[in-house]
Amino acid sequence: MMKLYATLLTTALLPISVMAQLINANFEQGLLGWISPCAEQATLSTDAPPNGGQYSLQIRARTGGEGSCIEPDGDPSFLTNFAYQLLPMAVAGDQITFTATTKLLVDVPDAFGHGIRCDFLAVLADGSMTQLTNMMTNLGIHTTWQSSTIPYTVPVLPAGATLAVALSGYFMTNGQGYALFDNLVTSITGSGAVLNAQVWLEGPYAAAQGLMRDDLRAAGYIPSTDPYPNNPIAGSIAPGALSVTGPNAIVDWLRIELRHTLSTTGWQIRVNGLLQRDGDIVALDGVSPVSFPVKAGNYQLVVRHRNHLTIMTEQAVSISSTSPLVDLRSTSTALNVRPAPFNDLPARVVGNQQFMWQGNTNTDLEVAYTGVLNDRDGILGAVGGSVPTNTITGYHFTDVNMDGVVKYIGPNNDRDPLLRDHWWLGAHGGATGAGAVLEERVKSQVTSHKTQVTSHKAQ
Ligand SMILES: [Ca+2]
Ligand SMILES: [Ca+2]
Ligand SMILES: [Ca+2]
Ligand SMILES: [Ca+2]
Repeated sequence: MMKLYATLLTTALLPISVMAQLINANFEQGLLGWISPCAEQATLSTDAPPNGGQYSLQIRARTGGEGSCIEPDGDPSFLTNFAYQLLPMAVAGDQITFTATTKLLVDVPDAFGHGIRCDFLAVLADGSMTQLTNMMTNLGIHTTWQSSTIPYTVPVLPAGATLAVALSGYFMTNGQGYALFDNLVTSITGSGAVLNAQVWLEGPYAAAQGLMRDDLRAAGYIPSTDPYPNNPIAGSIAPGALSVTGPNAIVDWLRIELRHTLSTTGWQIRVNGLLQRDGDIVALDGVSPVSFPVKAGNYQLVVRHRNHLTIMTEQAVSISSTSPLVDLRSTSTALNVRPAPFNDLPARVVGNQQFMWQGNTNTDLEVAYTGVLNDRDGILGAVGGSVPTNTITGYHFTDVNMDGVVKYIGPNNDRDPLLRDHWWLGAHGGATGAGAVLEERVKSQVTSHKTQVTSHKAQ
């Protein structure tokens, strides 16, 4: 396999700017990932900006001290009702650029002013917090949807504290209304920790070549922006990255997640990457390693693909500016499994190679051939539902073997691989035949805080 990292790691030692995705930055998954000390004051609105999906976050804005639940210790300002998200990847000296689409709804005007704001907090393990900024109106006072960007330099935090970004609105005296937020983007110039990992997807793998197929790329079907229907991450594929052919050609998008297993708040950082035919996971330029805005350390590594089952390493792996290789293609890299009595396999195994399970055509947490919400019916539905010999082309979740064609019967169809996997699994003691269900065991970890909810959809 061609290894690119030896040279690229040198450049990764330089400060780099990475898109640090906030969890659920567009509020399409409710308040997942967001914490509000006054939960009844931070709710969803169906008033969303253009390209903002169905929902935005609305926060009741009133005068400080009136109708608010909490004010951070040492608060010199008017921060009242707010919702915040932890940014555990941020360290002192990091430059943060925060962008939000916002607007202010004024129910009762206030002659002395009002505004929409973003502040930074230091949150201690016991939940107590200190307000680090007093950035009144830094996101504007507009009453129509507008985008605003603010810079922030992370200071030295109190021992044990984690940085958080807090959203709020305020009125100076007796006015009231709502501040609305959507489509948040955070960029952090961080420590340059990079991923050095390789993985196989079962669907496009071509055993004869020992490589994954790049039919989607060759046909021009790979979208330039995040293909996930929910909670997309900002960023697009660099020009030219999809022109490369050979073992380093791009197969598809991947979503990479690091989990800090020592944290009691269950945070995770998610970034997008691309997959090369030989299994290398690379950044959106198609060649560089994927970068994370995290401190060097040991993390659980999670790899997601839009129509394969998610995998997670059993052991925490070392992530730094010179990360050692994590070869997820090899059975020597143990994957997380559910505890007994389950005996299913987290990946398809062939010899000493392992492959992320193919065939999750409906973006849930399992691959099923029969039964309610199975993954086979979607293939038939995609070709019209009534004439099984129909085919469609393009970039579809129902294209199990990722050859650019959705096909239900005939040579190279997308249904047979599902059945093969289920019978194979039955023969290996994990489940039984066509009725077996392959379950994804890597669930969202963002469940520990009382105001957070678990999504039932793959993210
Ligand atoms: Ca939204
Ligand atoms: Ca490669
Ligand atoms: Ca499924
Ligand atoms: Ca296909």
